[in-house]
Amino acid sequence: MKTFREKVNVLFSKHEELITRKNEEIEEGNGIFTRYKYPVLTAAHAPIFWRYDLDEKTNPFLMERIGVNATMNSGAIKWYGKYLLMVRVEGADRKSFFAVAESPNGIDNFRFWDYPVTMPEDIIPATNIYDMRLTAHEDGWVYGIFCAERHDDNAPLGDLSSATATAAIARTKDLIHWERLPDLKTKSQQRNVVLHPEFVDGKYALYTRPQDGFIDAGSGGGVGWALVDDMTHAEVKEEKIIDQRYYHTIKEVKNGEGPHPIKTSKGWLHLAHGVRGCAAGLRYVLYMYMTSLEDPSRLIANPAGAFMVPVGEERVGDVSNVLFTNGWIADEDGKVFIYYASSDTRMHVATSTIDKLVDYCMNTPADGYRSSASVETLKRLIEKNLNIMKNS
Ligand code: M1P
Repeated sequence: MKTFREKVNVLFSKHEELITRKNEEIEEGNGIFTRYKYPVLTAAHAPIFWRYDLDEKTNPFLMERIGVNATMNSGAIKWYGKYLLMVRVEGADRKSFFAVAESPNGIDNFRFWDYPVTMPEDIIPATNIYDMRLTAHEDGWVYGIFCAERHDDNAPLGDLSSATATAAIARTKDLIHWERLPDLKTKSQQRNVVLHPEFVDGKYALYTRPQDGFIDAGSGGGVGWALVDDMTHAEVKEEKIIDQRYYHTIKEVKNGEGPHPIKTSKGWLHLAHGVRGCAAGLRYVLYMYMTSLEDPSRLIANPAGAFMVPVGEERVGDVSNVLFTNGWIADEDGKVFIYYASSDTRMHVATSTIDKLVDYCMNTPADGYRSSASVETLKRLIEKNLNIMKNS
């Protein structure tokens, strides 16, 4: 029979084996991005010393005391040469919190920092916080914008499910000490709010997602855009929709900006999620678009359909049929690390390059919004290719 100390050692060595496992590219792809064999983070990546009381006197059976349910929707930033994820860790108690996981190469060996983030509260404390977008703004601060969820106290008595979503704002210089700023003031509820990294007309620019209810986008028409004078008292006075929802598309029910866009010589590259309804419930996929360098709110490329959809084990989890992204990192050599969560359960990485993603956005045909338009688009490519094939 193993001693307590031996059992602890087994826990640590198995955990270490998981964390240090080398990730592998999955060869067959679509030429746009490369997926990897293993998720970069799962609940099992949470440190042993977060989950177990390692004192034999108080935990003689060496049982898990604090369960971790999921590691999902993570912001991302390159920080002193390391690839950092601001992970949404969901505990067994259903509360989410933020914790930083760091990797030397962006594709494996992600290890959590010892402590989760201590996020100060706004005046009205939130019940749950999640889905942080990180922006290293040209004003010198790193901002984290995330969803603060509170019970909707206007709900009828006994309704314990109705909630409100508000964009919460905090900033830091070291990713450890956070200054909480007042929540974003807007007319509607908001989730998926993202700070653009540069000033626009001398103002802070926000991508928003106005929504009528906690779940329903309702009259909120899509990804919005708002200019804000001061992030320490941020208020959306005017909001325009820059990336609309459309009937019978992958973003019919709702959509939301992912991480902040990447600046390229051809325009701002955007990654987002789109949601549609089907018999199995809501289906979340990722899509891309581009906006102009002169006016980041003006759409210049709008490829049809999904950029990435859940496949294999990604399709199953706490909320199945979901891909969600709120983090990516562009290296100086043009390599892009796309961090995405599957089914509200685990984190993955896919890699591509800025050149490929721009090419994808610029040269994937736009949606014609009708089957007949899709057929005409397809016929044009077939005709071109048949000519090439005939002449080769
Ligand atoms: O469960 C899927 C996603 O649902 C919500 O997405 P949206 O903001 O578009 O409504 C969020 O709760 C998100 O965290 C979650 O992954």
